Amino acid sequence: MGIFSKIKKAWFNAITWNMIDDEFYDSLEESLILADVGTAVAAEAVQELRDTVYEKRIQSGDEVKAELRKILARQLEVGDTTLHLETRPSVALIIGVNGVGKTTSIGKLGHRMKEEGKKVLFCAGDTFRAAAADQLEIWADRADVELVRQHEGADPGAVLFDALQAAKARDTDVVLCDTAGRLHNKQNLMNELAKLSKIIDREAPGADRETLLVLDATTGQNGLIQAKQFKETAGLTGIILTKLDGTAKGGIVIAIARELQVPVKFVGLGEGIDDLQPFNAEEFVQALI
Ligand SMILES: Nc1nc2c(ncn2[C@@H]2O[C@H](COP(=O)(O)OP(=O)(O)O)[C@@H](O)[C@H]2O)c(=O)[nH]1
Ligand SMILES: [Mg+2]
Repeated sequence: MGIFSKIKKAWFNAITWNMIDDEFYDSLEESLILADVGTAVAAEAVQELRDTVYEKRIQSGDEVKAELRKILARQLEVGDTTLHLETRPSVALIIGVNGVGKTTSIGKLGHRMKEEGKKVLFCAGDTFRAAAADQLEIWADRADVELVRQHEGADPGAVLFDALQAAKARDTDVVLCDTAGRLHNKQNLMNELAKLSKIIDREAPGADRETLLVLDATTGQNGLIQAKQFKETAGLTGIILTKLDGTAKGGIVIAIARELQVPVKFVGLGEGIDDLQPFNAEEFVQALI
């Protein structure tokens, strides 16, 4: 069982792979759309598959599947899927709307990095509600990493400033910074992220940085609209796609790569501390088809 075994695979169940005719291609396109790859990708992938099957005179269902996997995997090649956080300290801003799994993903990511031998510090940049910092504190305890927080309503920039000072003083490898998801409009969001960015420029010049957008896979194509707005304002370096365990629509991964041209770097596959996995395109399409 691979790491994607938790993804529900309702799609493609209805397809028989041994009759490669028009009906087959139609139901394949339909299944791809149901899986949330988006209509454009579905149409293109099926057309490409038709051409390949014709050119290579492919007849067996297994070969057809293999070609489809290759076609979909190519859609996912939009950049490096690894994190670049080599400087000490380095900083990752975790952004996204409420409830998508930012705080949980920071907990899981901190745990992973700690296991890799890194010294990690969480920055409670979501100061909107006291509960947000409390939740991050629970994750900090679980992952056994440090936490910098302030009072409810504090300026997130001030919390990040503190976190960076602490990181420099304590020789921390990575600062993972939580942010609020409840920013009422785009302008607010832009201002806030720009401010955080400026603080990093000033307090940790030359530090490696990641800006990771957390997206909930179950929100499907709606999430994609959100993601485009974040991309415009925040300059994303990667995506963390959560709740893939709860959806039959794993194809959203392909839609994201295609529409945003930003790599999915991690996927969330549950609520436990170990339920965050690095994304691997080949394994992913293997699991889906
Ligand atoms: N099933 C599942 N639930 C998740 C995953 N990631 C987060 N959650 C849940 O989603 C809810 C919101 O998560 P939270 O981290 O508080 O979201 P935030 O508002 O973006 O910080 C919580 O109940 C989490 O346990 C995931 O990968 N799979
Ligand atoms: Mg949160």
